[in-house]
Amino acid sequence: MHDYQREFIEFAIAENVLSFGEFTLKSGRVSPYFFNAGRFRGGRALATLGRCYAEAIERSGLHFDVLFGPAYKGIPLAATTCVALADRFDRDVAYAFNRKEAKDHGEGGSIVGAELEGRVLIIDDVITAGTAIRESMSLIETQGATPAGVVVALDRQERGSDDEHGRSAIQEVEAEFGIPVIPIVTLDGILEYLETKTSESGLERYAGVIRAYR
Ligand code: OMP
Repeated sequence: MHDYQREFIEFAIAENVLSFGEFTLKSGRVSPYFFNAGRFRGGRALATLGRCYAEAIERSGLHFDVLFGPAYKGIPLAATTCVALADRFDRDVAYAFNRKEAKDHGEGGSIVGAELEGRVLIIDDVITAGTAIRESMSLIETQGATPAGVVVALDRQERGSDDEHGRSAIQEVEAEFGIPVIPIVTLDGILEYLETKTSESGLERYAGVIRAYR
């Protein structure tokens, strides 16, 4: 595990973004943990978040022209990541986001920011079943651009819809669209982290339930 990944997990736990308990997911599954990116609220938290996304993007070596943050949660993620790419990696990348409802006055349209052209990297918080990501793919294609990849904070490594191939939902997205999905951390990474914790931290007890869920 890289330092930024460990730092990201520690920071997500400290900010209550990553929490343990019993949570019903969008898919209906009941999970012993939940990742709520909406809880990154302060300026420092957003700055750290952007830096972690930027680091994951840089390490992936992926080439892209525009960063696309789907409404609503993807919008601040795209903004803070662009700032971090400029500050940390000297890369001036443009970003765009969509409105959920197209505007029929003023500048009009549903895309705000950069034109969706060339290779587009989608930024999102979590992929569980891949429903939200499929919507972004079709939006990018409708604009005549090409999806280059997806960067997410967490790969939950959830089982995909097609059990026969034994693939995760993210592997299904990668195969269906022929693009990589780059996570800052995976569930395996979180498990690895929890397993290094001592009983004083109170965290190591979650490793067993999460492993069983995995
Ligand atoms: P899919 O559209 O099924 O891939 O689910 C992604 C969405 O699930 C996210 O955008 C969240 O709304 C929600 N989610 C989380 O934010 N964190 C989690 O740990 C799990 C989920 C989820 O419901 O699966």
